[in-house]
Amino acid sequence: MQLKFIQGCVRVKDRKEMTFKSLESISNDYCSLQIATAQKGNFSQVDMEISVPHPLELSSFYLEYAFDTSQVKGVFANGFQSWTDSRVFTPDEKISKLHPIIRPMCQYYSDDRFYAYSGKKGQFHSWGYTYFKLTQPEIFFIGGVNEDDAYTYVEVDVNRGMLRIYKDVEGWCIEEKQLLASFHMGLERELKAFHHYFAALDRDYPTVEQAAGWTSWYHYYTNISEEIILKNARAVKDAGLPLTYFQIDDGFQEKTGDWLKVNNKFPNGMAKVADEIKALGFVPGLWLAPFLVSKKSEIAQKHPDWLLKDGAGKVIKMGYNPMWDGWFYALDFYHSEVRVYLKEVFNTVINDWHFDLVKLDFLFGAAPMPRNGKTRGKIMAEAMMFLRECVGDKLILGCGVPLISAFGRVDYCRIGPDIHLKWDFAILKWLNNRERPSNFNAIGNTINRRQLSHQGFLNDPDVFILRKEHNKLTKGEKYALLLANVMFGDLIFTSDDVAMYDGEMMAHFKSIFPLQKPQNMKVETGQSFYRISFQVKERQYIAFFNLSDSLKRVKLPAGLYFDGTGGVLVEGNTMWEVPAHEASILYHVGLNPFAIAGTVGHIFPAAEIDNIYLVDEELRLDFSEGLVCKPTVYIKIPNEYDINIVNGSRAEVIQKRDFKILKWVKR
Ligand code: 9PG
Repeated sequence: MQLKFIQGCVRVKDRKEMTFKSLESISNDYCSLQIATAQKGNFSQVDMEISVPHPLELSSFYLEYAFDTSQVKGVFANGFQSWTDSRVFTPDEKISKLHPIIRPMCQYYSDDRFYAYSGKKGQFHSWGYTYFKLTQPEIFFIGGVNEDDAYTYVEVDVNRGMLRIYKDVEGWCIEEKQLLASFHMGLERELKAFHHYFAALDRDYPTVEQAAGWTSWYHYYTNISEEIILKNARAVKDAGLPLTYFQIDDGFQEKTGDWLKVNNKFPNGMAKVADEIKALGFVPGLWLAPFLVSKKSEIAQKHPDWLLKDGAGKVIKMGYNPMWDGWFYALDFYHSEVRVYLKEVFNTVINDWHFDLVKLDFLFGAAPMPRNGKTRGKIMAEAMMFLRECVGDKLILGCGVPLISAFGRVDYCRIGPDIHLKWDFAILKWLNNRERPSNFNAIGNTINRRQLSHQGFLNDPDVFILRKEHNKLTKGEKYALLLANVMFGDLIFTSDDVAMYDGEMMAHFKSIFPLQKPQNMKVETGQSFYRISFQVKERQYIAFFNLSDSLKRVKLPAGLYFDGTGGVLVEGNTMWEVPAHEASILYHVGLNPFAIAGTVGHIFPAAEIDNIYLVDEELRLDFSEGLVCKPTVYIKIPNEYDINIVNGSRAEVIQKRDFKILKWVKR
């Protein structure tokens, strides 16, 4: 695939637009553009500088290209922020606009207020970057590089074979010569394409590692207390689950915005809780929405001048949340007193209360519109830099944030919406709320934003749930959520009270340790069915995710497989069924005469075994460090061998075919 430049356009406030038909430097009486294109391997980078004789304010800018539609199988659309649905759309799909009846409550969560959705089939828009899935193995990638100056968004019309790369320049005051736009595009294998884009973005790489943890939100919501938090922390410790983080979510504060006024459910103060969490061996974390204040908060009441207002001087309602007694507003973080206040908040949370991780949420609230001559993207970037300055070298988990603005500025970042206690949130789905709590969207984002992790931050896919109480998810749905999080996520959290687990649930939880990173992942997508091949420690796996509402059948490749969910051997070249909303994982047993035929233990069957070898008449298995479950191991050995001792204890021959299967249980 190739792009053919058609035209570009700059619009300046109160002036006629200037269009140009070739990528050469041009000028008129109020501005001039210097355009440079450079080829870097398979990528080209287009850089455009703007200079002006007199200061002016930009209102729109784009470059338009034509492309050949015959090769296009799908278009990746990156949603506006963490929670927004993001996936590869097929040309017969569309992205629908938020329904007007919920606009007053949710408009600032999304791009609804400043992006005009067409809602038509084959028309997609993507924030920051996009790529085309093609009939060939390479993808065609387009990404914005100077995202700190202004957001990039790409608008694609697959039916017409046209695309426009926009900068969201609205409100940008230009006084001197500066970079206006920098785009990076080219045809490349997926991994390389992302790699080159991240190199062009040039943000700091995260220094944290994949880790597991607990958060209070998806079980207790705002009904938390010191007692509940510590009871859960002790239960996790007693169960021997190797979690790193223990994070207190929304609900400790008197009112949203009054972060330093702790409510009476934490009678001994927050430092006491953080210290206890530390004593139990976890890193304590605390949730805050630093830019938000609820209407009834003391901050909003006492400092109306700190609140963000629209052009007419009216306070902006950022959203509505019944758990925060209704409407909430945003703080203007450019206001010097707001900065002093937020610094004091973080200083207290970190130095007086001893939290080492902060989950910073609803961050989009910093930049609902351009102001002070700055674009939304620039304000968002400055907000993120300000937060990093406040938090210093403690850890940040970003949430509700445009992702590229968070790149290199947070350690972990939510890349999907909240999970829900049912598969989807039907009414909000019907109203086209793209940021709604939804397991369908959560798993979709977890898979489709996988390439971002370990670049500017580590991906947080939101929690998994295994418990029976207080949710309406089926066993299969819970497993799909767990498997997606473990395969693609780097912050593996739950909110379950593990003291209430039965043996099976505990085994599921323990099955994720040690956390293992799949390698050489190849993801094939249709609309809501995913087939993923990958390796863990050189063992081969296939996983299927069926996020659709009907059963899917797929043909397995040749070979012998072990079904991790059912714990049985499965012949290849047969039809495999994946029920609606479920996932399965198949371990490829391979042709080796002595091989692990499967395990019921680790979530990636057989990945808990580093080595298998024969010493005299005894089979030896080396297990991975950090294993907390006690797997049942199935071992394939040639029929002529009479071996039944494994790691010093007896194994049972359970199956004979043209080889034997031994069953052995780790003690
Ligand atoms: C705490 C939660 C959790 C969760 C976050 C975020 O009102 N609303 O529409 C709404 C949307 C999202 C939301 C909460 C409320 O979730 O993603 O993990 O921290 O805040 O309030």
